[in-house]
Amino acid sequence: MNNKTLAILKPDCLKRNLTGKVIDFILNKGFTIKAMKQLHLTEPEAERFYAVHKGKDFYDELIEYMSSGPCIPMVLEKENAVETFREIIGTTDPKEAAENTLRRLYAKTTQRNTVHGSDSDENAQKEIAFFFPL
Ligand code: IDP
Ligand code: MG
Repeated sequence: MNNKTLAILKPDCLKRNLTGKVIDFILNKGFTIKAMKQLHLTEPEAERFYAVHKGKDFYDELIEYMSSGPCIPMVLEKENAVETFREIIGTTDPKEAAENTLRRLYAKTTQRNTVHGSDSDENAQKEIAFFFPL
């Protein structure tokens, strides 16, 4: 399944009305949206999604932020989807992100960095199943 990845338009993206711009950017990069929905994660759901980060100093605030408002998870398809999508979103810290990446263009802080992208094919599969169980 190396042609699919899981993206999330995070709560700051929706709060700042950037949804249309971000989706347009993603489509212009050649990704196809295979599934998409809007939901509001509960804290336990956010904890489950980000379990790998439990214990890190930013974990509690990350959970609070990700459950602070609605988000939009989507399944994206393209050749080398995981790698290509990570390239177009840019580094975790938007200040370090390359020009014309989503985080560089739109994110304000490392925490509120506007968009999530899976970091491996294995995690993409797990994250897709988390939001879009068959
Ligand atoms: P990634 O989203 O670029 O893969 P991860 O290290 O997986 O980055 O971290 C998950 C999320 O946790 C980040 O997107 C960001 O929202 C938040 N985060 C990561 N590192 C920090 C930090 O040092 N301070 C505050 N928030 C952080
Ligand atoms: Mg990550």
